[in-house]
Amino acid sequence: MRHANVRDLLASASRIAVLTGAGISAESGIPTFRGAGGLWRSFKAEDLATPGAFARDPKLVWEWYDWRRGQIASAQPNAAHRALVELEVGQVANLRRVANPPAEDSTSPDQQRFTLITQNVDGLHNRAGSRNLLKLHGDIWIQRCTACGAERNETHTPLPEIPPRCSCGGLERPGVVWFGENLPEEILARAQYAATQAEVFLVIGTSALVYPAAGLAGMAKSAGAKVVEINVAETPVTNWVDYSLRGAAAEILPQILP
Ligand code: BV8
Ligand code: ZN
Repeated sequence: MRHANVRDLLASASRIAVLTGAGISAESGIPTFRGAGGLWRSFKAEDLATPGAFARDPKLVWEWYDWRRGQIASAQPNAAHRALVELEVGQVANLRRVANPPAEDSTSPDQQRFTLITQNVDGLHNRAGSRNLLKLHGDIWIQRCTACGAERNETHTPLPEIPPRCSCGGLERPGVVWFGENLPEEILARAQYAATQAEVFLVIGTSALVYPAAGLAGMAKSAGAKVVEINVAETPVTNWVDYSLRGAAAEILPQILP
């Protein structure tokens, strides 16, 4: 019954925003951060995904990212990623005008209808075909020079040289946001705007522990959205969302598509 309610909500919404976390890639075989298998050589993500860890031992941190990139390279987007592409295509294609579009809204009508916000750095939403995608925590396939700031997309796994170096000779770092680092300002602002404009906000496969990403669902709720959680377990948002659908994203999402 609740799945049907959520399907109806999505069918009648002119603006939908979605937040995804590592759980949406679990069924692609990529271990989540805090679940079983999230460890690497007994290190926790929080120990390695920090500027301090990189400053102390760039080789170790790069070995972790190289290992993750290898896993991602052999993974495929799953039915959950594909269902979100279908939802976006349906939203953009539908002729329903955006009900009284906010005057100051600088985003295009298409962008007003569907925004996918992800904490994931694996690139699987891109590979599945998602278009209006905001990557809050960066991209594991981008390398940024710590000396000259040059960025490049490097998809070789394993990396030919660890730690990798820029053509200027500088040490490169992964193009991701570490703990204690600010999120890209413009991307975060667009994500927060989309959350406050959404009529329906889906929060999928995230432990809702990492801020400021975890604050988006609350922003959507306070702005009047219906919030729907899809997760195999309870999280800190479970007790106040409008619907909490318990189960795997790859099973539930295809069932609630309008
Ligand atoms: C910042 C990129 C300002 C790197 C990551 C309050 C306000 C602001 C900041 C803070 C604050 N309190 C604390 C902070 C600091 C910190 C923070 O939030 N810490 C937490 C741990 C308390 N935040 C920050 O540092 C952020 N920066 O705020 O800047 C600032 C500046 C200086 C000082 C202070 C503040 C930066 C955060 C970004 C960190 N980078 N990743 C990389 O990937 O290597 S975060 C990392 O966690 C990943 O990006 C991941 O996406 C993210 C969240 O984890 P989840 O995606 O939720 O994954 P998790 O494993 O936890 O959960 C998986 C879920 O899926 C589970 O619920 C599971 O049940 C579910 N699941 C499993 N299988 C399935 C499923 N669901 C559905 N289907 C399935 N099949
Ligand atoms: Zn350089």
